[in-house]
Amino acid sequence: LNRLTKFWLSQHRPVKLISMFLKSSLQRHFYTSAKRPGRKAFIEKITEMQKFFGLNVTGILNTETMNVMKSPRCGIPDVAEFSLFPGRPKWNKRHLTYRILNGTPRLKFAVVVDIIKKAFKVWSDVTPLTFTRIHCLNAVVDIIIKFASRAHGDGSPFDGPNGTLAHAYAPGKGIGGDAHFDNDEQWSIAQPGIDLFLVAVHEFGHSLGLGHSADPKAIMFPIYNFVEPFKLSRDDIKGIRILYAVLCRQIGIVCYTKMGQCIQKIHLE
Ligand SMILES: [Ca+2]
Ligand SMILES: [Ca+2]
Ligand SMILES: [Zn+2]
Ligand SMILES: [Zn+2]
Repeated sequence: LNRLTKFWLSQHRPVKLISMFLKSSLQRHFYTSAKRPGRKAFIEKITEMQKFFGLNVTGILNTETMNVMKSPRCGIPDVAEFSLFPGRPKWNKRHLTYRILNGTPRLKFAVVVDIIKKAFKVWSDVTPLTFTRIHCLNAVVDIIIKFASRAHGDGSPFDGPNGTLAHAYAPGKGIGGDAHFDNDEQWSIAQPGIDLFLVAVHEFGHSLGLGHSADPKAIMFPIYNFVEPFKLSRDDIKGIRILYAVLCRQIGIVCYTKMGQCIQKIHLE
């Protein structure tokens, strides 16, 4: 570790964040081959992160890198470009259901309901999927949405204000597809605070099978960035359509359908 790194580590609270970040990332990316997270793995990880976030690639934990690490973000480890989860889990049905278990103190529940609906619409507009909210508590739904603080029963506790904003699970049974939002955040509509709509669009991307993207314009980029008006990036659309495209019969044409209607034809090169 260089002097600046040591200084940071001794002076600043994000030590925990770094070690958590390194632990989760190293386990997924390096731990399988390297037995212990030595200095080399640390430098590699920093280098990978700097590349991912388009920073100066130095392999040294400098202030620029530290600032990125401290930015409000999603709690799922990073990978390059738009990505899918290992094994490419996806929903093998068109009509998905969801339940909103609770709200958050800073927004009226009706507003939360509306925001969640809008966030799902972003994805149903570009896929054959539909999303229906189910009120009945006895019914099994695909995607459970809840706000929670700190430990909330899934082994991935939230970290209080800032840091991790939310996380969501890839498609599957049980907790699969579920989206959790950190209830210690200042959830809001637009600014100031953290825009619930943008974070929900990102988390539902995970719920549908998208991992993180290295494209800063993508909603699947792991760091929260307020934008208005919002539009899915080409990268997001490319990713989701790999999972949920519907092929037409015509040779050389991919047709994306919604409710049986062709909504867009792409001519393959
Ligand atoms: Ca947090
Ligand atoms: Ca579920
Ligand atoms: Zn994420
Ligand atoms: Zn959770």
